[in-house]
Amino acid sequence: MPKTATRQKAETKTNKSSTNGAFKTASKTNANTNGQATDSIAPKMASAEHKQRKQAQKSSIKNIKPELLKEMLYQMVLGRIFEQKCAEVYRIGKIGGFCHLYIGQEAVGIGTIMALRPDDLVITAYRDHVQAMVKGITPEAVMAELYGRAGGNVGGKGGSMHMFSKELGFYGGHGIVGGQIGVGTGMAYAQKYKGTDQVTLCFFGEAAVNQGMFHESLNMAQLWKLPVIFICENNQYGMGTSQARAMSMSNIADKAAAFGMASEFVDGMDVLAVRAATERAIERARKDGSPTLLEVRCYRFMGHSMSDPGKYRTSEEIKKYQERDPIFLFKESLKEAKVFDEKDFEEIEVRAKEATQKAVDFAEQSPFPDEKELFTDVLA
Ligand SMILES: Cc1ncc(C[n+]2csc(CCOP(=O)(O)OP(=O)(O)O)c2C)c(N)n1
Ligand SMILES: [Mg+2]
Repeated sequence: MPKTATRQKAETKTNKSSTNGAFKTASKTNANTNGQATDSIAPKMASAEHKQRKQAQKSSIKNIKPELLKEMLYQMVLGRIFEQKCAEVYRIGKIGGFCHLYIGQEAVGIGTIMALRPDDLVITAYRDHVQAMVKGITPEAVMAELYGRAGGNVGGKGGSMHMFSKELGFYGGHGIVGGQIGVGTGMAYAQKYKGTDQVTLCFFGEAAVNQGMFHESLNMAQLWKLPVIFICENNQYGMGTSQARAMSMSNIADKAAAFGMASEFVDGMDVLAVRAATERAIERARKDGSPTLLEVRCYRFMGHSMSDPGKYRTSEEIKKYQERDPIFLFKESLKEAKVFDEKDFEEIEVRAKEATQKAVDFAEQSPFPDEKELFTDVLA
């Protein structure tokens, strides 16, 4: 496939916008085109929330082993550095097709998946690179997949949106918004049917909640008592549409009441809060075989995908959430709790940079899939 044929129109102009420049704040304020407030947290509140979360993290840290804390931070930093590299190589044409980055949302994938047992199952949407790595797919296999190379985890035929590994219990990587909610519910049904005690984590964005699939699946999961945890990553936008413009009731966790399902609202900037809520849900699923809906409020620092001109939110809004950066928060808490110091952070960053570079080198050297691969794994 010619590399440029399916590339999004990402280069030059659009990528200079505020939403596509991680950690950079645009000098010019983008117009809020819908004329509505796109969120409800004032800057003062953002900093108050940051302080409050730091206090909470510092007390939870005492009850968690330092090796686990270090691994959590490493996975978050790896996710961030790996995806910054994805954006860089995408812009120079090394990656084709769609590419949705997870930058800003790392605490959600790491806090949830790292609470699982290795034999538990995960299914997600298209913003899937980091979650795939946390579930055990190597950075090399993820990067090679992004490059469309034979060394990718699905042989280079899936690309950014379709990371998958049956062996590691990672069932995609799905591009149809909300489609994976039904499949994830079915996966949990299969575990119940087989009598295992495996749990399924099913991720989706808040825009998928408006679809019938969400309501039908939650109804069945509660009715049949399925061991599934529905994780709504509420980053507050579905492409360029704010949640306020698309949803009549903004508190997604409350929607569980319609099905008699347990639910929790979690701050997605706090990896330890996410982990604690997930542990409670896992216990419910494993012991009682019953489902939970977690609404994890987060924010994506980048555009919806690499082609997003980002005209629908202001640079002030992005900056405000960047001040609550989940990695920065976790590092500050670990430092103030005297668990790690700058030297430890540097070592983690060096390791993450090396792993990312190794992944890029592997992808660059991996061949394109053989032409005969066009006819393998084709079901239609
Ligand atoms: C059924 C369906 N409708 C529309 C689309 C186009 N689309 C792709 S991503 C997206 C927004 C989804 O937003 P959300 O679920 O909040 O996830 P996020 O991108 O914020 O992670 C839309 C509408 C699609 N892929 N599938
Ligand atoms: Mg969203």
